[in-house]
Amino acid sequence: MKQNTMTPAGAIHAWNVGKQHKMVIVSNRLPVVVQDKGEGQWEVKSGSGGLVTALAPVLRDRGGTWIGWPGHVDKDSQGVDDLLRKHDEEIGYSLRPVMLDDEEVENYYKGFSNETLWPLFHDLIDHSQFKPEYWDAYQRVNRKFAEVVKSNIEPEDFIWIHDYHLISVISYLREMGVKNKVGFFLHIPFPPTDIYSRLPSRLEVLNAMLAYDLVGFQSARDRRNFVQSVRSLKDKPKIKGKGQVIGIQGEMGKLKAGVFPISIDYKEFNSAAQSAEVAQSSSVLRQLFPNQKIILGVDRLDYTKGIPERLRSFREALRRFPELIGQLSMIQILVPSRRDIHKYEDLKIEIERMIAEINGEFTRPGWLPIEYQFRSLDRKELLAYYRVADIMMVTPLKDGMNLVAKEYCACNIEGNGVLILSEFAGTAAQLKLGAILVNPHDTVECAEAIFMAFHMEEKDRKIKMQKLRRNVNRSDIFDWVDSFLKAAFSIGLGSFPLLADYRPLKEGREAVIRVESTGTL
Ligand code: GDG
Repeated sequence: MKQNTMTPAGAIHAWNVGKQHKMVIVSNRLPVVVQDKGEGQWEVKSGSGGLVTALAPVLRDRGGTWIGWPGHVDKDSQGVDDLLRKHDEEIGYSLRPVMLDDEEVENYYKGFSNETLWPLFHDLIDHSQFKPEYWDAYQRVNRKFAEVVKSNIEPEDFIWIHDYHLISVISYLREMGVKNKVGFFLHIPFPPTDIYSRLPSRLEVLNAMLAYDLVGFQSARDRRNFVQSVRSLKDKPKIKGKGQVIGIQGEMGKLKAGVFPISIDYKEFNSAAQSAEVAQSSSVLRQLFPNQKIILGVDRLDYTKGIPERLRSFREALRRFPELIGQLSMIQILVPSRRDIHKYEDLKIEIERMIAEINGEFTRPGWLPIEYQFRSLDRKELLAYYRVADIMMVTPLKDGMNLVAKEYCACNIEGNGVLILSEFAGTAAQLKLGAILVNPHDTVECAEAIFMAFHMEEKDRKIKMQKLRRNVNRSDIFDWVDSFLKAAFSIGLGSFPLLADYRPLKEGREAVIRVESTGTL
């Protein structure tokens, strides 16, 4: 069994005093991937993402458990459970699997999660499929998750459930008599009421959200939308307060709803981008684009990321401002995602057709307008691209947060890059002062933003990038965990040391599970 985690020898122990409250994290995917190597051989690979990096120390120190789907279909849940148990000691906390069969993956994961809620919560009603069998499977799988949670908790444990796949878990936990306080964080946006109300199971989903003790949103926009739906769909709810955390009292009890913008491990990105290997790769990349500026896009293949709209804007910029021809090259990295949902395949075809058309129209000897790659980059490559990009275009049609924008800033070591950012990304609320904000549907505005970024004086670029880097540094992923936990303490969800209080973590930060790639859980 191969394992690529690095557990810091003796790094984290000071917390292990009075282990009365364990942290139980529940997400659709476990932070490891279990892969069948054939002939009865299995491999457990650790993953993945800033969330794991931030939560691993808390889980290790308090004695925690992470519950989720290991990402493959297998009837032998005992086998996977045994395999993961062997892993517990190495990783420092327990991993408990929820096994899904083919039908559940089809109807719960691809279906209700990714073909109903995902598009609807991103305001894309036309992409949403409302099929009764999707909702049935969502309920069944959420119940299954609740059963696994119930069999892995003690009365005082703090349960923290993540994201849109698992909203209903609370309903089943309560039905099963679980009295623990339970928090929930929605990583994607919450839509405006007129969009949300199209969901046939809108009341069941809303009631489930209201049954949590604490619900976290990425931005004030999302919480405002949620509160409006509560006002419009529920009978006379009492809503109190207006700060970071507000109270909602309804027939389901008392809920706190907070705004907790997720972030990245800034210091880690910043220092990894300065490593010799990344510096070397970025200087090789730079030499491949002599006397040209580079404009970069890095996105999962997803219709929410606004990739065709971005390509349209780039084409418009080349048409309106011909001086950019030969001077500005776009690199578009498209990371494969949800390939078995046919809308994603259609989107890939559309993107590739547009790139071919733009390249056909504008390519000149020795200069290609768009370099396109359809693959997942390894982390160092990704950082080299961030580091070399003169301009980064992050233009989703809607996004809960968008970590790529923050990662670009953290990796912009020279401090002179320009971020063009969609006003509909959650990130915009925090980065509006240093970024050029655009409406991704406005082709002309985006084309002008590209032109403005291309010509921006170095002094202005530096001032803006400094603001961006300061901002991302000031509230990193560890602050995000702390702010959620602080809100949790304030309503009696047990007591946990904050990461900020935990001195050894400063060194431990480098030593927690390393990030390979991330994305939606
Ligand atoms: C959801 C919400 C919210 C991308 N390409 C590669 C790669 N990545 C990594 C990036 C970044 C992550 O994937 C993408 O995160 P985003 O936040 O941009 O977007 P979603 O996947 O849609 O995430 C989003 C997020 O949850 C967290 O709450 O911000 O709004 O939709 O970390 O670095 N990583 C590697 N190679 C790639 O090619 N290694």
